[in-house]
Amino acid sequence: MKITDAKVIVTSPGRNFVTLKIMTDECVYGIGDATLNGRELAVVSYLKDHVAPCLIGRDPHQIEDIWQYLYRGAYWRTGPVTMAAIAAVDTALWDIKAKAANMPLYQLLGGKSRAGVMVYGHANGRDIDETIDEVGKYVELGYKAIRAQSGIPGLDSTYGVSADKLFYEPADADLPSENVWSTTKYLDHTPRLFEAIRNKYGFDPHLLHDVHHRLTPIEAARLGKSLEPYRLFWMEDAVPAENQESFRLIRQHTTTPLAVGEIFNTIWDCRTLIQEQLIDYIRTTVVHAGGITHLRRILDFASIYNVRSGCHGATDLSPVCMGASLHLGLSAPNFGVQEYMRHTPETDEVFPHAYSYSDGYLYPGDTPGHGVDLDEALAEKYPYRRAYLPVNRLEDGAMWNW
Ligand code: EZ4
Ligand code: CO
Repeated sequence: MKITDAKVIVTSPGRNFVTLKIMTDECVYGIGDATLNGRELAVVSYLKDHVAPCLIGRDPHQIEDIWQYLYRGAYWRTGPVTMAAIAAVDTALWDIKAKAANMPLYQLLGGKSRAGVMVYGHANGRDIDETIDEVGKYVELGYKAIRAQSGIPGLDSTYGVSADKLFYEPADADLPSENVWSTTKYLDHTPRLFEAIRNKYGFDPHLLHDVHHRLTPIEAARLGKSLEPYRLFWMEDAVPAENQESFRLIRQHTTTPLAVGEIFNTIWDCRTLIQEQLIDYIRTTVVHAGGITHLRRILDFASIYNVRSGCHGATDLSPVCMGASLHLGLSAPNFGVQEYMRHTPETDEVFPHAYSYSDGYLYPGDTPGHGVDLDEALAEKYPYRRAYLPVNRLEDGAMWNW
């Protein structure tokens, strides 16, 4: 088999997605997600100008060799643009291999380790009462795990709180909108939120919370301790993780489980975190961590240190990424939980997919490949629109992490 073409498709059915479609001389094609929220066109250029020409004529079955060729061969390693481009190629090649074998992808990854993939949904509200109501809606939908975020008294807007309750979309403007942040207000408010949720719903649903990189290590330690009575499933992205050692301090102080990694690109970004067992869940995902080949390497490494997966699954990761992630989640022995932010009906229509939700779990389906396709004619109707994530400032105007 030979690769004959590699096409990059940009579409915006409500939000931007970049998709790579690899064609072969045997009528089998594969698709991979290459979306990097707010920096989409950089990956488009990387793929079109620098990767596609190197793929033509290669054997698509040589997945590992092509991965190494693109990673080592570029000389310039890692980074979100490079790794999203490599991920798209890798995902498309696994799709081709599984279609050629006439098997769902999870079979090629070793078969099922479980019946379905537990997912968590996003409950959020402007205040504690509204968030409690939203948690109730997810309980009714059968979710076993629910992330809870609430607006903070005295702050106009904060991460995780959306106007549309089912479809959270943080990339909300043509130029970055500005948020204001106060760690003091947040640290006082958040334990009250979880106390109220536990009072109402008891300890049955798993509860998760995303700090979104806003604290220092000692502040994260304090939050983790103050949340211990409410037994969270995890506290996510408590601090930025450029310094992996930061987690040593958090870990020494709290038994609240820790998750991090949605913006990591390689196994080296999480090496210390995993090897020193400083975290419980690794959130790297197919599209931003080099595809199935590299994410599987991370998960295998994590498995020997009792770290489980908790793959990122926000709306900016396309249904193609979700499909691939579900096959890996179904097969990985150390799967933990999968984030599931629902895509809009427009997005689902552009990306017909075999996966389905039922009673708290997602199932990848048994279609050969990863089970997600792209309707190119429909995709063309939704041209790219620039959209950026917000930025964050402290109350004195200084830039902070969003
Ligand atoms: O802000 O994917 O856990 N989920 C998240 C997401 C991220 C977006 C950024 O593009 O943190 O909502
Ligand atoms: Co997050």
